[in-house]
Amino acid sequence: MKKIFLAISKGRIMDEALILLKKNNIECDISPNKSRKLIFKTNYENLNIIVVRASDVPMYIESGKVDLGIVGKDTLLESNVDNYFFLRDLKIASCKLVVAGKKNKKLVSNMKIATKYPNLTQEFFLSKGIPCSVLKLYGSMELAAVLNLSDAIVDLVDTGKTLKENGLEKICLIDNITSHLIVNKSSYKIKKNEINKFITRISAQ
Ligand code: PRT
Ligand code: MG
Repeated sequence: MKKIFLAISKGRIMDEALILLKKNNIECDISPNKSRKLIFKTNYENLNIIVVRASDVPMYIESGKVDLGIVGKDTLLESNVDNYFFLRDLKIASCKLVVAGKKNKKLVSNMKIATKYPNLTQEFFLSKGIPCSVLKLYGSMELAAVLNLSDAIVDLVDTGKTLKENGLEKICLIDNITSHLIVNKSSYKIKKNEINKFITRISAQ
């Protein structure tokens, strides 16, 4: 049996992915939430779990250093990697990618948009035929709209609480987001049996 490596990002994707794995009787030898280790063995034959930053998952899969990854559709769309196959929509860590701003803001030409998704944002506004400028930020996007550093933001929304508590609202929906299971193209050729067996196992429920 060849070893297989699965990258998962710490945080909400890890929390929901561990629940999904546990439902199918797959568990790490030590809980990743209680350890500083970055690689974990599991009780499932040949499976090892690698802990990475969410936005780094595509790079690890692209390189082939890691076979499988669980990654948000937002992160996948923003990255320009293509050395992977999509395997399953795991329907975990679901949220919405939206344009948001202060009350009654509309989409207008030449808006300045703050976001951690510059590529996605440019593509979306281009598809609407609305020119915009993009300001790349790394966190707390809401603040940019509140302080008028930007006219609007492109960010993820789950409950809507963060927008509401900062006096912002959705202007329009860009996409529905869930986490996907992806595989490096050559890993899938070399380890097809192991990987298909794993997919069958986590799709059982
Ligand atoms: O935190 P770090 O910088 O290490 O990485 P990260 O921020 O990319 O990781 P993490 O764990 O925060 O998010 C990883 C992935 O989780 C994202 O790429 C999405 O696919 C998914 N996800 C699902 C979310 C949310 N829901 C979500 N609500 N990611 C972020 N949020 C944030 C959002 O950005 C906003 O600040 O939660 C806030 C809004 O939540 P509500 O409930 O107030 O609407
Ligand atoms: Mg975060």
